[in-house]
Amino acid sequence: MAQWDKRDDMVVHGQDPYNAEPPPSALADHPLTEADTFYSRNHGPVPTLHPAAWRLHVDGLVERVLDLSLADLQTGFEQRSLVATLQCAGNRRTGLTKVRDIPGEDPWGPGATSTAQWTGVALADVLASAGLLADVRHVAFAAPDVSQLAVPAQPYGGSIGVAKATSAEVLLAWAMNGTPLPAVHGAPVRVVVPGYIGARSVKWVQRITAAREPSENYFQATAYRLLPADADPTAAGPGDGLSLGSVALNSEFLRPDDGAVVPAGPTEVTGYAFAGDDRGIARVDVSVDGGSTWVQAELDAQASPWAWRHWRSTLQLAPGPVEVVARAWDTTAASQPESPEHLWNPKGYVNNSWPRLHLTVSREK
Ligand SMILES: Nc1nc2c(c(=O)[nH]1)N[C@H]1C(S)=C(S)[C@@H](COP(=O)(O)O)O[C@H]1N2
Ligand SMILES: [Mo]
Repeated sequence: MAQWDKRDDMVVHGQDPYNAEPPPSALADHPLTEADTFYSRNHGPVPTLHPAAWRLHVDGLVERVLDLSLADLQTGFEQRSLVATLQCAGNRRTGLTKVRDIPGEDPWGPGATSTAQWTGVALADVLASAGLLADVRHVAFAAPDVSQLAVPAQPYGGSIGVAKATSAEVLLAWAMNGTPLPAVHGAPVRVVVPGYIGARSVKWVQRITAAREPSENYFQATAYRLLPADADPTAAGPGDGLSLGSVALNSEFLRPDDGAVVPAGPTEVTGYAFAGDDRGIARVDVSVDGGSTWVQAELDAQASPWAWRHWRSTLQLAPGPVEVVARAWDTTAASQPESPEHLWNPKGYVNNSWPRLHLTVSREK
């Protein structure tokens, strides 16, 4: 077993902070991702928090400040489970680094996304118990893991708007796929913000603060913002660029592996598609001629409104090299941009251009 009980074939971008993604094929076939396969994104050392000593403080613009133990959370509120996909804003960054170098950011491939069933309580219920005051606009989360990558070094945090925070889907979760959260995924309790970039799903959450303004934490105010292509990311400060929340429509191939040699005859290609927030996946198209003509892929069931959708298509491929491309459509009829060239940004977020799969079809069956 590799670091943090992950599978041996994880693509490890860094050991401390631990950053790793599964190979694409490991995400195929199963609507839920096992804990040993689930990508992990960290900005500091993984803290060890003892469940019995853990406390959740709820403060800020509330009628009653709360100080909850894990048992308080588990017995005082209705337990809820939902399936949700997490996706890092840096997912598929390698498609952007091919356009132009992105110094200082890890080369995440298409595996910075995974799906689990999360169990916990609705953040909305805890906020209702604290009683939000009328002028609350944002709800902030604070964790104890100190990131030396932040400027200045500081514990991880973030915030979401009050409408999302009081929706039924945002959880304070203590279990993943029916077992207690592993340390690397936020034990004993993490926030799960379905449909938002993974950065908002704050792990090891210890403090929730209702406020008028978004969190001033580095990872909310400065990082995870989409800067204009000509901006200097080392000079960017709080509030520069666009804050990332809802995940952009995206898709990728999962099988066969990029670069694979496949026999002539029918070849099944599979992948995932994901649309953030309350948008669903409506259609996925596949093309073997660079997008001149398309066939519609078959869609697997979507495990929940907050989950990715796997898809598959059987292609008749002629011998020789072929580039297969795909594009997803969401329930608002939006689709993916063709090329990463026009999406390039200095921190390498939101590459949602058409995925491309390179195969060599051999002559023998
Ligand atoms: N406390 C804390 N929460 C965090 C992070 C972190 O570094 N510290 N990383 C965030 C980012 S950018 C992502 S994509 C997700 C990854 O969650 P996972 O490691 O469970 O996959 O956690 C988010 N929550
Ligand atoms: Mo992320």
